[in-house]
Amino acid sequence: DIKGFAFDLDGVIADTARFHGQAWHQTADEVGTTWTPQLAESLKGISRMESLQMILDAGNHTDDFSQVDKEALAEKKNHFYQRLIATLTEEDILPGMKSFIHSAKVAGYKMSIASASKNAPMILDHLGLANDFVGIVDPATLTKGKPDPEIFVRAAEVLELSPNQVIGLEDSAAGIESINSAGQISLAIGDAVVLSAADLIFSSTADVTLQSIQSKMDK
Ligand code: B16
Ligand code: MG
Repeated sequence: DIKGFAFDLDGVIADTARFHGQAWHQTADEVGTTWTPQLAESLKGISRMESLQMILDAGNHTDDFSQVDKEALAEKKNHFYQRLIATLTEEDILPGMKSFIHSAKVAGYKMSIASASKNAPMILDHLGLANDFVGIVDPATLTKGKPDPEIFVRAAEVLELSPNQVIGLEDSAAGIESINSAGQISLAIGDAVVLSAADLIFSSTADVTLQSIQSKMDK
């Protein structure tokens, strides 16, 4: 029986990808990499330093920057990003997610956050959701990012549940792979082709309810 949910944040609870995109676009301009929608898409769910590396690689600047330079670029991006997320409010919760989270809480499900973002606590605070989760996995303590299962394994430990009692929610292919290898039921939100590895697929957050999950699981 399902007893809990492990949530990705960006793309599942709020659309912070547009802010990451705005901030990374500025970094790309600074290092001389052409910013494209494909590049923006490929950074979803990827950690900050890995994202920077992908931006450098995309412009053939792989070896042009020292570690110190890279840390400065990542820090600058994060400052800009934090200014953008400071504008978030409850209104920015993706359609249906506020009521899904609240109805799951009322029904007794435990919920945790499995986000690659070190800014997750701040974002949840702005969205007014900080008290709805029993815990947030600290991505600074992970040895490997998504698609490695580590982050979702930890998210189930936070819930004190075994993996098969947990549904993991994700919008990225890397995240779905992480949930599947962690032994949980994967619930994808987005494109059914990109996310075909998921157990349950929803095209929009607005469609995710306890009832619709149950009916897909019964099939
Ligand atoms: P930060 P998620 C991820 O969030 C984002 O999708 C990804 O674009 C970002 O680089 C990563 O968090 C790290 O974020 O720089 O705030 O630590 O989808 O795992 O919730
Ligand atoms: Mg995501």
